[in-house]
Amino acid sequence: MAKLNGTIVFITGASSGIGKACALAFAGEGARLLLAARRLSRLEEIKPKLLESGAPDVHNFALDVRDRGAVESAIAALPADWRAIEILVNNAGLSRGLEKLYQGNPDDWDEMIDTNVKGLLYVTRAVVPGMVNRGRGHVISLGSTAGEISYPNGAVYCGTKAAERAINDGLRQDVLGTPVRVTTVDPGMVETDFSLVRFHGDADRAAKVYQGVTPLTPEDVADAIVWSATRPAHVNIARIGMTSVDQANSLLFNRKPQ
Ligand code: NDP
Ligand code: 8X3
Repeated sequence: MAKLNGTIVFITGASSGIGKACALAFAGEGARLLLAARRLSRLEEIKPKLLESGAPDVHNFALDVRDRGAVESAIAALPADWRAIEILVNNAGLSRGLEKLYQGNPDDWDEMIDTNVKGLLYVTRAVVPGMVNRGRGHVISLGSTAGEISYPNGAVYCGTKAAERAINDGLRQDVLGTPVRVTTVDPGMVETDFSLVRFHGDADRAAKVYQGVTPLTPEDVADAIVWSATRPAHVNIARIGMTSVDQANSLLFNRKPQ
C-alpha cells in the first residue's frame, strides 16, 4: 500500500542517478513529485514513467542550485498547490577531478563547493521555514562515506561531504522543538554518472572505477531514503551509512582482479 499518498517530495538533481531513482521510488509510494535539475529535458523524459509508477502529479523545473537568487525565486514562485513541501531530498551534487590537492584545479573546487555545500544550503534555507511553519517536514541529504574518511586525491570532494555531515547535524539541532526530521544518507560507491562527471566525460576512466567490484545501485540508495521517510512521524533516522559488500569504507575495497 502506498505510504506517502499526496505528500509533496522535492528532489534536487532528479535528472540522473540517485535522484532519478528516488523519484521513481517515491512515485511508487504515491508521492507528488517536485523535481529540479539543470537538464529539464531529462526530467520531462522520465515524467510519464513516474506517473505510471504511481505519482499522482509531477512538477518539473530547471534549477542550478549554485544560483542563490534562482533557488530563492524558484521556491517563492511555486504554484500554490506545490508549496507545502513535506520531504526535501538534497541530492544535487558532483565530484570534479581526482588529483592531489596541491595539483588540483581551483575551478573544480569551486564547482564542488558551490554545488555540494552552498547549493545544499540555499535550497535548505528556502524550503525549511515552510516546514517549520506548517509543523511538518523531513530534510534528507546525500552525504557519503567520503564525508567520514577522506581518500587520497579527493580532499575537496571529501571536504564537501564532511561539510554536509556537519550541516546536517547542525540543522537537526536547530529544528529541535519542531516536528521537522533531518537525515543524512551516506553511501559508498554507487554506479551512476558520478564518475563520468568527475572525469569530465572520460567514459573509459569512469568505467574503471567500478571494475572488479559490485557497487551499490541508485535503487539501493533510493530504497534507504524512502525507508527513512516512511518511519512513524516521531522517529528521526539521523544517519544511514551504506556500502556494497565489496566496500568496507571509503578506503578499502574487495576488488577482484580482471
Ligand atoms: P549523477 O551524476 O548521476 O547525478 C547528479 C545529479 O545532480 C544530476 O541529476 C545533476 O543534474 C544534479 N546536479 C549537479 N549539479 C547540479 C546543479 N548545479 N544544480 C542542480 N542539479 C545539479 O550522480 P549521483 O546520482 O551519483 O549523485 C547524486 C548525489 O549522491 C551527489 O550528491 C553525490 O555526491 C552523492 N553520492 C554519490 C555516490 C556515488 O558513488 N555515485 C556515493 C555517495 C554520495 P543536472 O546535471 O541535470 O543539473
Ligand atoms: C561518492 C563515493 O567513494 O566515489 O561519494 O567518493 S566516492
